[in-house]
Amino acid sequence: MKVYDATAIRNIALVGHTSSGKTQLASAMLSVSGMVNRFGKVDEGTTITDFDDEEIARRHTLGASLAFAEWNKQKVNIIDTPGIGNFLSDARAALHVADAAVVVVDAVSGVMVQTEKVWEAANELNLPRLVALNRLDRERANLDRALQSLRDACSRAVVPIQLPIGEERSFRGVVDLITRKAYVFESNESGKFKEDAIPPDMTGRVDAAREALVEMVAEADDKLMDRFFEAGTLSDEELIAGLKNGTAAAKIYPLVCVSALANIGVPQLLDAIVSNVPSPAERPYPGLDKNKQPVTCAADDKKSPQVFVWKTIADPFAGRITMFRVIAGSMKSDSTVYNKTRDSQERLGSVVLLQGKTQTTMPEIKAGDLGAVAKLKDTLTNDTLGDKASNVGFPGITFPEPVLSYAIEPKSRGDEDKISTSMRRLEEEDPSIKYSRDPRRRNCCCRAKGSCTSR
Ligand SMILES: Nc1nc2c(ncn2[C@@H]2O[C@H](COP(=O)(O)OP(=O)(O)OP(=O)(O)O)[C@@H](O)[C@H]2O)c(=O)[nH]1
Ligand SMILES: [Mg+2]
Repeated sequence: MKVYDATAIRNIALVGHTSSGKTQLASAMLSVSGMVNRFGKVDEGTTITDFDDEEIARRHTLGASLAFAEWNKQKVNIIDTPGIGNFLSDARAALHVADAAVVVVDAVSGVMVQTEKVWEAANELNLPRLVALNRLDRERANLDRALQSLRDACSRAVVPIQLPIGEERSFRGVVDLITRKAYVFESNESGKFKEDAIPPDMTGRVDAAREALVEMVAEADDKLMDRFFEAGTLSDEELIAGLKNGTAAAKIYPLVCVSALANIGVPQLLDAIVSNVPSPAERPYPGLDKNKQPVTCAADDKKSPQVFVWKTIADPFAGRITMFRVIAGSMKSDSTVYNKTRDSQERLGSVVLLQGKTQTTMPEIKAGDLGAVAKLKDTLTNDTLGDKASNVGFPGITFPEPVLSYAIEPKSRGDEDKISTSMRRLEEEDPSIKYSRDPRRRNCCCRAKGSCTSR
């Protein structure tokens, strides 16, 4: 596996309401890019990113997981996140280390509660966004209705860069509004397509949608607005560059049309990501100097390391797995790194890339990339690793405060330590869980024997 430079990386988080099809979409992206031989399905428990037994049994993502697709010589890092409200803290964590969100929206139901929540979380980070309008093959799927709900609830700058060909069950491809090319897919879930003429009954709608796109792009940039008034339109080059800049500045949110299950439109989604999402080299990571003033940190792999830990997994076999983004410098296997948050030195074993649960050991992981390392002794989520001398810090992920509390009582005193160890692990994995011991309840575990005198 190649060590990628920041210029050839795109980091995206798939976020959205539960069952909008994020995991199925990740699976289709891995399939069309040739990263897997078999097109995994959520309903068959065979996707790369839902690998946990509970996730497979429940058919829901319960924790963020990482995968990558190589596409046009670029490495697209994909973080699949949970859409269920209780686990949304992992979506927030993923947005923190992504350079763009791909907001997945069900074309039947449109914007839902968690869509608005992830949109708001992306707003807080001023994060670029693409919208993947998914499940267009379903009955009552409708672009116009879903788009209206996005414009009402999220932003009026959500703008289609494609139109769907065919509706509901006959959804079979997309028209690219920039190139005016039609792509029609085979109906066998292979993700294979051929270029075709725009269906004659669509030309009027394509013209109108292209004009709306041109206007939206012009609106996002004063110079382009002047050009637009002069010429009455934008050239293809201006449109392409303006769309990229407007997306990177989070002023325009391009919408693409897909069916993750029928594997339609996914290569064009990957194209849109590679073309419009800024690489880490183009999007310096936001940090804070010693006076807590905003600064940015360039993804320069020649500099000393700056690494942010966004997630910790307590794996029953591998132990603690620390997932990180290399902001500057690089993380090298079999080296040591300083934990600035905890003032301790960490020894690194193998640094790995993750394709779901499959690990690939790398000699190093460079600035801009996402990776993981097992068995660090002190490091937890939100820690910064790297250069002791640097005054730059990175704002932590804000996790929601707990809203429910439960008491746990061990059946026997011998279980106390086991419960405590397991709860600490859960707390490490999900910082929105808080565990504490109530001192008034000490020694009460003998209640089962009826001999308690301590309360
Ligand atoms: N018809 C149709 N079904 C789809 C499509 N995409 C996903 N599904 C189905 O929708 C259900 C949910 O898909 P998931 O990919 O698990 O959705 P998710 O957004 O990851 O859900 P959470 O993990 O709970 O947030 C599954 O039964 C999928 O097979 C699609 O394009 N068309
Ligand atoms: Mg999922």
